[in-house]
Amino acid sequence: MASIDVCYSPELLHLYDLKGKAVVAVDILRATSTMVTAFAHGATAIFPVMELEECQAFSQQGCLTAAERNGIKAEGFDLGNSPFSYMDGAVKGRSVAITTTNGTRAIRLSEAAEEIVIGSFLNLKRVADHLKQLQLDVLVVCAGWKGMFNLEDTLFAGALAESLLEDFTFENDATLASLHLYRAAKPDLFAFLKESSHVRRLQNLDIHQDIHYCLQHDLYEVLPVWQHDKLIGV
Ligand code: 3SL
Repeated sequence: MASIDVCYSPELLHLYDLKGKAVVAVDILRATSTMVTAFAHGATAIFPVMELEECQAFSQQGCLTAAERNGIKAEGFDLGNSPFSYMDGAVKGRSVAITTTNGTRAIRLSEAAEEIVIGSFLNLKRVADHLKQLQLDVLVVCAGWKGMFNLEDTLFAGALAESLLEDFTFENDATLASLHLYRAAKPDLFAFLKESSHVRRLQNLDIHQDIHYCLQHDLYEVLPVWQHDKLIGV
């Protein structure tokens, strides 16, 4: 039986062997929720990159560029990191290059994996169904915040572990802790996260709607998958 494990921060990735594994990269607030939204609203490809300059250069290839640092849209880019700015035809038929504080870093640092898929509550069931079919060992890579643990990505890891329980094994405390936290949080995810650091950070920036949006389960069936140098929606 395949296994599931959880890496709480990209800074801990050196402890894991990614070879032959399926990585689920997750940044619930908000990068991976935004990417899922972008594909659900017609984006054709997403180039996740780590640096602002690298991202800006993609405009020469006809890509929209998107950048966020510390929760704020970076100046000179077409888009920020709010999922709502990827709706209403904004990205339909377009490729998007994006850099965010933690999410795009988590994806790029996972490149040694056999497969990388993008997870969020918005496409949770689609991710779980795909992993059940794939039957590779799974590592959930939480983007965290600047190398630190965060609660919302951990809750997603727990939700995914709960969906995979019958088909996957685990013998690690990271998955067990995620599962316990998700089960405690499940009746009201927002209430559970109310005092968490990134929820407070976003609220201090007057960002409220995005938080509630990103905590919804199974709004979309899209699955962003890493292919060579970009994500495509399948
Ligand atoms: O860190 C990231 O990648 C972002 O998702 C953070 S924010 O929600 O845009 O502030």
